[in-house]
Amino acid sequence: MWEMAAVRRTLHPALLWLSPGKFLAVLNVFLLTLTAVRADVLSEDGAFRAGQSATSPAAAVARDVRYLLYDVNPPEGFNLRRDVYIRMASLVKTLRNHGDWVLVLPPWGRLYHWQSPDIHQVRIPWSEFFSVSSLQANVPVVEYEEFIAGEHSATLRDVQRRFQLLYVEQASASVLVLQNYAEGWTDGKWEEKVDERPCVERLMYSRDKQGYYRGWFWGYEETRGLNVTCLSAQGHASILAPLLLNNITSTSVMLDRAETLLHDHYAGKDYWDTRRSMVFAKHLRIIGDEFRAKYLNSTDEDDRTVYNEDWTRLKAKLGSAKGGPYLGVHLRRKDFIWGHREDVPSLKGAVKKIRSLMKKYKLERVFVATDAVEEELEELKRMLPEMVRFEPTWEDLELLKDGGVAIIDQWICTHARYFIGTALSTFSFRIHEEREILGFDPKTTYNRFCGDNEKDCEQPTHWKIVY
Ligand SMILES: Nc1nc2c(ncn2[C@@H]2O[C@H](COP(=O)(O)OP(=O)(O)O)[C@@H](O)[C@H]2O)c(=O)[nH]1
Ligand SMILES: *[C@@H]1O[C@H](CO)[C@@H](O)[C@H](O)[C@H]1NC(C)=O
Ligand SMILES: *[C@@H]1O[C@H](CO)[C@@H](O)[C@H](O)[C@H]1NC(C)=O
Ligand SMILES: *[C@@H]1O[C@H](CO)[C@@H](O)[C@H](O)[C@H]1NC(C)=O
Ligand SMILES: [Mg+2]
Repeated sequence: MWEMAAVRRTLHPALLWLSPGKFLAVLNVFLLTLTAVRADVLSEDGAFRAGQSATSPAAAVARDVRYLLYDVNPPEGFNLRRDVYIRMASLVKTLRNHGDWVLVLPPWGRLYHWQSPDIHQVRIPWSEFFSVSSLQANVPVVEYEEFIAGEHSATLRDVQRRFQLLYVEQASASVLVLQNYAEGWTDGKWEEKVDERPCVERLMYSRDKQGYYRGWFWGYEETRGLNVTCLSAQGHASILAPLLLNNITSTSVMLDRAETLLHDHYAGKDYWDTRRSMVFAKHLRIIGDEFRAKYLNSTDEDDRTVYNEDWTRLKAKLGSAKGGPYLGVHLRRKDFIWGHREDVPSLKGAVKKIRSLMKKYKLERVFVATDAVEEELEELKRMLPEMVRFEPTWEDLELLKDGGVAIIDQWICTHARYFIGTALSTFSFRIHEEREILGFDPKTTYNRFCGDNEKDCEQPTHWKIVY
């Protein structure tokens, strides 16, 4: 145990993030990563001579690795969160011009829309929804569980090899809560700025008896923050870089309310690199593909939508994809109709549009993705009996979760010959991007329903990929 004590001293700040129970696990990361990188300070069985950690060059280098964590305003949905990931990846790329920074993937959970009963939807790793190795080909990322425990050390070593990183210590964390300026834009003039300011809203973190901050850390009760500061920020994501590099000394920094920051360069090359790297998890794509084949007579060969899991090699020519012989529909309801928005159609209006599109494009089948409540679904079925939907059994749902089912719905809409979505829905926007990646003619993608009485029904913008 003397070894542990020694390591405990050198790793001290890490403990603040971790319960005693997790300490051993951290130690594990310590050991495993050193095994991969500095075999010379290790004995045959990989046991680490703790006494050397404070002085060895490996340890010194390792201290330079810093971790960026983030979270988003709780009411925000899955698809806006995917957009915030792009902003954070961009910030990490900027930070990496100055040092080794790694983005920690915030576990999914407690999302307002994920309401399927009796399914535990918290602490969900990104690998359930996305191909993490694809993300890693864009920027170094680690799952939260790996960050705190090093349980998937093989992945860690992979990242390490690719980015020549050392994962030796997880250190103390500062939580920075981002907010707008209380006074708004002064003189109506837009300028980019960041300042430490008193918290505008009630702080969602509180100090415990030991003086550490407790709050929502993705459902990990043992995680605590060392210090919480409110920052008023106005501007693109990378305006935070100087502050993170120069003013904040802790190894790990968490940005809460990260959606406050804007894209560094919306729809630029870096944006698209990150977006393209957000490849859906293979099991979800397979389920979607099987569904297409079985119910929609749709296969990649016939539809000219052959996919390459290596996104860096997927560069489809615009207009090259044909799509399966069906109309893809995303019909967003719930909170989109509760506000009586004038850009969302009635069910009757939507069905009328669907029928006219099927006729125009000579499509006999229609796939409908929707979050409509049961009552509305019944009504929709009465008006459009031939519609095809992806309806998981409870067992499937338990496995895929609401997020997985949403992705399968998006994947199927992505492969349709023609797609129509809902105004201002980020769920629909993500489908646009996915179709753009596959090389669909923009005319078949950037379409939305119009409200029954909407006057200027402006259609979605075409954002071209920058490779
Ligand atoms: N499976 C499925 N879920 C949907 C659909 N439309 C909405 N949802 C759910 O409702 C959430 C909508 O929130 P969000 O992702 O923020 O998209 P937005 O609110 O439409 O911009 C999604 O994340 C899904 O959980 C759909 O067509 N299919
Ligand atoms: C960061 O540090 C610089 C230089 O020390 C200082 O001028 C600036 O006000 C600091 N920024 C914040 C937000 O504290
Ligand atoms: C907490 O953060 C503030 C602002 O960044 C800093 O001034 C203060 O020294 C920090 N406190 C501790 C205990 O680290
Ligand atoms: C399925 O698609 C193929 C190729 O596009 C076509 O030849 C075939 O007739 C279709 N089958 C049905 C049942 O629609
Ligand atoms: Mg939303």
